Amino acid sequence: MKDMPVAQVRNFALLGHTGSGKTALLDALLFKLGVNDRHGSPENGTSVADWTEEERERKISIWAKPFDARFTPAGGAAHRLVIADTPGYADFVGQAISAAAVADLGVVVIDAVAGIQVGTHRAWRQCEQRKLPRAIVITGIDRENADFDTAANAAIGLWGSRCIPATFPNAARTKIIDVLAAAPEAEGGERAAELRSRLIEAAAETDDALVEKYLGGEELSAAEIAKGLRAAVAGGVLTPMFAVSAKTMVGLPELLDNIVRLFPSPLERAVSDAEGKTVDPAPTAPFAGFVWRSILDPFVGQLSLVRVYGGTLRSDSEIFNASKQQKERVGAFYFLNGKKQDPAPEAHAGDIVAIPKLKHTGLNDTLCAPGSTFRFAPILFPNPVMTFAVSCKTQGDEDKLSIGLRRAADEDPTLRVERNTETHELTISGMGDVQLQVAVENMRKHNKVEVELHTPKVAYKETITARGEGHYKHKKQSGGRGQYGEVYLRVEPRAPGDEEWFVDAIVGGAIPGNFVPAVQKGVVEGLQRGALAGYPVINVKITVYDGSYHDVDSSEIAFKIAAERALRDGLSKARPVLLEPIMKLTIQAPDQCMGDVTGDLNHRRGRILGMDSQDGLQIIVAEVPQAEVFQYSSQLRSMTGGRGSFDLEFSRMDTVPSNIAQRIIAEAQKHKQEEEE
Ligand SMILES: Nc1nc2c(ncn2[C@@H]2O[C@H](COP(=O)(O)OP(=O)(O)O)[C@@H](O)[C@H]2O)c(=O)[nH]1
Ligand SMILES: [Mg+2]
Repeated sequence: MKDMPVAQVRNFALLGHTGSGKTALLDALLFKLGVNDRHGSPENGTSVADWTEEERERKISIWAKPFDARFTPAGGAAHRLVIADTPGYADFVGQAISAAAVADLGVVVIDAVAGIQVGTHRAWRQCEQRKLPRAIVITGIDRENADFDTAANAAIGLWGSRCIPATFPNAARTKIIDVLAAAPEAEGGERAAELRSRLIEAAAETDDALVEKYLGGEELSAAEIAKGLRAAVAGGVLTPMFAVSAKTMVGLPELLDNIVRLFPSPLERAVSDAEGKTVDPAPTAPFAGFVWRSILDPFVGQLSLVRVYGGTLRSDSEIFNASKQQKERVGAFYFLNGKKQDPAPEAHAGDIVAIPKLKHTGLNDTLCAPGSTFRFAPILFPNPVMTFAVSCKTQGDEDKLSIGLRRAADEDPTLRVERNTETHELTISGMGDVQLQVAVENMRKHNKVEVELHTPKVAYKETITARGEGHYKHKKQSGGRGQYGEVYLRVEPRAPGDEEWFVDAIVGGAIPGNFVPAVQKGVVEGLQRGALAGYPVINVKITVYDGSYHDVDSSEIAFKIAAERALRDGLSKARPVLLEPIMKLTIQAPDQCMGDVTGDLNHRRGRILGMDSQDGLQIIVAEVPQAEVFQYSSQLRSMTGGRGSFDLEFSRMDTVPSNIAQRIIAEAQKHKQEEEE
């Protein structure tokens, strides 16, 4: 594997709807290419790609995984194929995003029976956002109701005439016609000839000199066509489509020939760093790599999956982590093929290698030659949409729990683990319940800790809606040294943008200056304790304007108590209300489900802000209280048969309607009483 020229490397990721046949296609390719000596399948647990326990149990892909194979086309040179398989399931979208971020091309896989599905749209959008060149594989053409043309035409309808079949099945679906093969007309007739001329036209259009030649009726040379085709694909003006069956393997040889023919090599697709400077992909250039996944292997420990963009990575060498500004020592590193690790002496642009035991390196870090300083832009992940509070079943397992959670979040960038400083709960957030279940299961397996998930507490707040006067005289003067302090204050709603929340308006030393900090402290603590249900009070302004003191008995503690009680008095007169976090929800759902989705939003106290349509899906933007959407992900999925998805972000705090507020206040009081008893 050592001296594969970069021009002979093809790096691509398989993307698409869950169950469309990505992993089966990969298994078929690995078998065909001799990486695996039998034809594995995700269906019966023999897949080389879906090899983790959690994937085999569920029969779905969960992690993005790189593979490394060789292919030599008839009469051509050996090529290296670097292939990443990705999950299509919405919960694991972070993995697909990561793999797409480091691929040179996205292969969007479409099921020839089901056609274009939500996950197909999502995959397309991911490529679009990253300006990633694309190809389309329509797979499963062996199935009874498979229809290549319908699926291909749907793609053309959505994404335009840049989608051109480069292979297609004969009427009986027993044979695949390769439009760019030596004499496709013999098998494919006029259709093949027509598609071929369209492909060549697209190739010619990438270069002025070629267009001229082509329009002048001159034949383009094979080399000119090949170069033009790859430039067209790399530039996104050509999206070749292919027909295959992973089961019968029909179409695989034609697909492989065309991967070499049509997919750009790392030299043919410019990649830039965060500042827009192009990275030199040559093996002689300074080393440039990017960490797109970080794995905790139970045997090897920390593994950083690195996509090489330029230069040469050598084993037993020193590199520089430009993101962390730290030197790193690289010992051995590996090409991965599922769980198999093959030692790699060197790696070049296009390669993906696993480097064990880097000390300072994590996801999104740029690795480069010592002395280089550039960085790649980090991969951006969506906000989590589902949150649970976590605790361990067995007391005393708290340390194991936090280690397990940290490990889960390190491996999966769409998992977030937080300690909520307001509700004091440990929470885990992610993209959906399957993802969170997998994390919990792995904690049980690897960290031996049983975890419980509950609906988290809402971080309510309180505020006031009117002015209020507060007064308290704290006086204890029986025997010994007494306590004395009196405070008058005013509370009022604080306007947005007004920074001043505490005003000292005391005149004539009614409260001596040295006690004012104690007064302020009492106010701060009082605000934390709330006025209604014990939640922190926000957006208030407090003006302390009068009071009295005693020469001997006044003390800081006395003024602190007086201030806190005066505040409570003032707040209670200022019509306090409860506030709750309101989330902005952007939902995508198919037309037929709109009635159910909007009806359900009403039940959740949601307010629809707008609707739109995109790629044949309806988009609803709504505001919904956080208390109503902790588990929205599974509920939307069941309402839409898995076809809906959504984004969630914090929008603002808003008043809780009084009937619901009363319930929350009553619960808080009950809780307080219980604590006092
Ligand atoms: N008959 C047939 N079944 C297929 C083909 N490709 C995938 N499948 C089946 O479809 C199911 C989902 O495939 P899988 O590769 O796991 O989908 P993925 O989620 O896109 O990776 C599995 O049961 C496969 O065996 C194919 O070409 N022909
Ligand atoms: Mg899969």
